[in-house]
Parts: sequence; structure tokens; C-alpha cells
Amino acid sequence: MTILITGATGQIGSELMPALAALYGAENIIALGHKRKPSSDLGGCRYFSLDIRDQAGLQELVQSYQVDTIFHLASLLSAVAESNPQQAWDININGLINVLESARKYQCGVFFPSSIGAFGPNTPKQNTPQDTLQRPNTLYGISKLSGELLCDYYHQHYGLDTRGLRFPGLISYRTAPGGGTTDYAVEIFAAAVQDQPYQCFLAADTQLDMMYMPDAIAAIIKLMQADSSHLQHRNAFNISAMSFTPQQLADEIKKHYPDFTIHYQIDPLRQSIADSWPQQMSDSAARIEWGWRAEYDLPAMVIDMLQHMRKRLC
Ligand code: AKB
Repeated sequence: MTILITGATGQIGSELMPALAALYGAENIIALGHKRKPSSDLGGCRYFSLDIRDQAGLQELVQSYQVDTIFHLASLLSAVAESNPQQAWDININGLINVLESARKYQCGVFFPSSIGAFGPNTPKQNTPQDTLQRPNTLYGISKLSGELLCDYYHQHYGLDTRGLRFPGLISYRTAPGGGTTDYAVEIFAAAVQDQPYQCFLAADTQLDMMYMPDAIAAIIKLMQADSSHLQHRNAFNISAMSFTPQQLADEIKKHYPDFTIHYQIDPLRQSIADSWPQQMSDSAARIEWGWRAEYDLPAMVIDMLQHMRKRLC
């Protein structure tokens, strides 16, 4: 079994890599990064620097290492995508097509991360159904929805085992996210443990779906190990864990750091992106089809994040 992870140096990749190495052996993992340098400790995984738009380079790696499964995490996040839509389309869509074409040629399974961004302003915001109206109005959202559909297409037409999840905002302490709309929910912890006030770029009452990284990693692994015959929504499962506003997160942090303060300086771009997203998705299809259940709620996540951020920064 050989696994290839694109975007392996990013927020999800840097945590998925050791989790997969522990399960399948580091010698069977090939990590691809591009812009961000990998950490010095790759735990024995092989590392290559490759632009995901380099189709020939990708195919050569997939062929020569006889890759079975590709976890395709390389992508631009919502706010950076919106500031350079053409580049975002190039990386998010042409990168995915390169992955799907390599998978088609060499018969690999593919994991694709979609997002709450694949929904739009007229999608129901609460208890967002698995199957519902999707008219995203950001380039990021358009690329995520197109990705879901492309993965469906390659499954239906070429029989590829493609699978995917719609992630909420992800909160983690190992690698910072780069250029997302939900990044405030990571930045706030760095400020809190260093006894600094936090200036938030979203309004106090902006409610969004969120998830702690250990749950996200467990979800990826559980979905990829699930019996394929049980998967009806194979490429775009809603998964949900907690939903809160910046003020609610700050109030939870204050229980541990009573002097912590938050101020609001709204960034109109990221606010408008957040306002177009669901506040809490229904994850009933994931629960029924492959037994999904989150471990961390808001209080448990805050305790764990503060502990790890303290260790890293103080
Ligand atoms: C972002 O904010 O762009 C991502 C996401 C929710 O897809 N974290």
C-alpha cells in the first residue's frame, strides 16, 4: 500500500501525514509540498516538492511509487482565493484534475476535502441538509463544489474510488491555516496564551461550523476505511462538531484566562465570505453511512488547544 499526500505541509496535511504513517508505516507514505517548507521531522516519510499543476511530475511519482491512494489536500483557502480568483481556479481545479487523471491512469483511490464554502448565501444556514441548494458566490466555494462534482464524475464514469468530506473551519495547534475565513479561531489562542488582546476580523455574532483537528483526521481515516457499498454520498459528506461565534469562543477562553480581551475590526472581504456560509450543518448522512461522530465540543477543544498552545508558545 503506497499513499501520496498533496499539501502535506499544510494545516491538515501536517497532521494527516503522521496519522497515516502510524497506521500504514512511514515508508509507505509520500508527502508532497510546494510553497511551505516541511518540518525537519518527517517521521521517515518521503518528501518531494512539486507544484500540483505539474501533471507530468505528478504522474511520474504516482507511477514510479505505485501509489494506491491519493489524499489531495493542496488548495488555496477562501480569503486568499478571493484575492486571486484566477490563480485559485488554476490551483484548486487544475490541480484536482491532475490528481484525478493520475488516479484514472494508475487506478488510485482519491480523498478530496470539500468545505462549508461549497454552500452559498441562499442555502439553509441551520441544520444545513446533506442534499440542498448550492450556489456559492466565492471562487473558493465554486472550486469546492466543482471538485465535489468532478469526483462524482470520475467515480461514475471511470469507477474511481473517490471520497470526500465537507469540512467546517478547522482548529489546530501544529500548523497555522493560511488565508482562510475561519483562521480567527486559531489566532485567538496564540493571543490568549501570550496574555495579549485579540483583534478579530469577523463580527462578534458571526456563527460558523467548526471542528477540532483530531476529529477531522479521524473523519478522513474512518471515511477512507469505510465499506464502499455503504457510501451513497461518497464525495461530499457534511461533518459537524460544534458551532460558535467569536464572542462565544472568547467567553469560553475567558473561563481559563479571565483577563483575556477581544476587540473587533471587521475585514469586509472575510465577513462577506463568512456571511455566505452555513452556521451548522446536519451530519446525519455521515453518521448513518459510515458511523461518524465527533469527540470534541467547544469546552473540550478550548482546554486542549490552550494546553498545546501554551507548550508551543510560552
Ligand atoms: C477557510 O476558512 O477558507 C477554510 C474553510 C472553512 O474551508 N477553513
